[in-house]
Amino acid sequence: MVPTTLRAAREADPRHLGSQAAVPCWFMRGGTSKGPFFRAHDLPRDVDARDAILLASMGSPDPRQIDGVGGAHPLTSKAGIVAVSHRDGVDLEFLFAQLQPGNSTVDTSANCGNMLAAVVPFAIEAGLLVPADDTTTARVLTLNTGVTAEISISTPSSGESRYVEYGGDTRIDGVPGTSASVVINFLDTAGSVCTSLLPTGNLRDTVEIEGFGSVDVTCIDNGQPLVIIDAIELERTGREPVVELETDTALKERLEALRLDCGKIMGLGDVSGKNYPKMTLVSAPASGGAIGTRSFIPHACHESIGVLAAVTVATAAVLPGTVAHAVAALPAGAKPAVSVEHPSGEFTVQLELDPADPTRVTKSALLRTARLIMAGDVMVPSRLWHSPTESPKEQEK
Ligand code: NQM
Repeated sequence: MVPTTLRAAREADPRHLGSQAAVPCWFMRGGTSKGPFFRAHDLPRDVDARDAILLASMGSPDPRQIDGVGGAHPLTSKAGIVAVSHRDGVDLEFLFAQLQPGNSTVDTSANCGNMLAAVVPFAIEAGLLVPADDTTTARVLTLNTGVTAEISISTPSSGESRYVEYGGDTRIDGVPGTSASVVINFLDTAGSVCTSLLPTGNLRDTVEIEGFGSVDVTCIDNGQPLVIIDAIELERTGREPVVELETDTALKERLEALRLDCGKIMGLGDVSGKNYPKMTLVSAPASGGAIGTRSFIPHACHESIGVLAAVTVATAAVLPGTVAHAVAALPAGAKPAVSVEHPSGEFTVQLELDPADPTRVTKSALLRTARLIMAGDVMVPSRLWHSPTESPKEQEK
């Protein structure tokens, strides 16, 4: 029989649809990022074969990603892969893939709290999770780093069935309009990629930048490995607009030299090909928040700030002795709501401190929003399905 639609053709034989193969895909916005989400069983198990499909889907390594769904910026060059978990106390497993416009790397070694915000809505849309109540809460394990988060979204009923409600009145800076909230409670973020919260063992280190002089930094990882620098030390205010920082090559060169050195002292080795540590300039707050930031991820300047980057900056801000603490204006109490200012507004992180040791953060919670933008198939070259055992159909068996 001759298949009449792409989907029917894919079901007949997922590997051969002329020169194209159809891979089921849900395109989601998660916080201030967006990208295609896949069910793990729709992709090859083999990592190289999987990565080839991710690269082709996004259109990388073309810098404009013109032949794929990527948005030609690191924040819109991300993908999510989700599976039902069989581990105790975990509902879903999320693998985050950072692709880059302009190169062929598929980095699955770091977290992305923004894409994480889309995981539970995606899982319901894609039939991996059944909503049971007006609020659905799921425990999501990020496979990249082993970080677990409890995530709650709104799932009202319409007659017999429940659906994901995307509409609501939560506003996050960096996204137009308002949406339903996605509540994320991170349970164990310290040392996500590094071996500990303070991977150098210090609250502050002094690092030499060749031809520039020495600079004080805080190297920290509470979900995202960051190097935090007081902007004044690099002769900037930390309040410059993103467009100005994007063209500030002198600053970018210094930041990269510092990043390569800090990668070594953080135990990350040669980070020249890695997208971490991210470089964060901090300053005294300018708009009533707790701390000002300009975040480099690690080369492009973020229009706002990453979720776990915000958690990590907020954590540094509450630790006396860090570079961040020195410029921060903090609210009092054991559950401080730390407002992290960024170029397009602010990001509030609700921290919980250990009453016995107020320098230990036990929990971090925050609000994001997410939205299903498109559901269908992403088309990739059929030659990318290497062998019959790697076809999606085979894996579903
Ligand atoms: O830090 C950007 C983003 C991120 C990552 C980046 C993120 C996080 O805004 O958890 O969300 O740091 O590359 O999506």
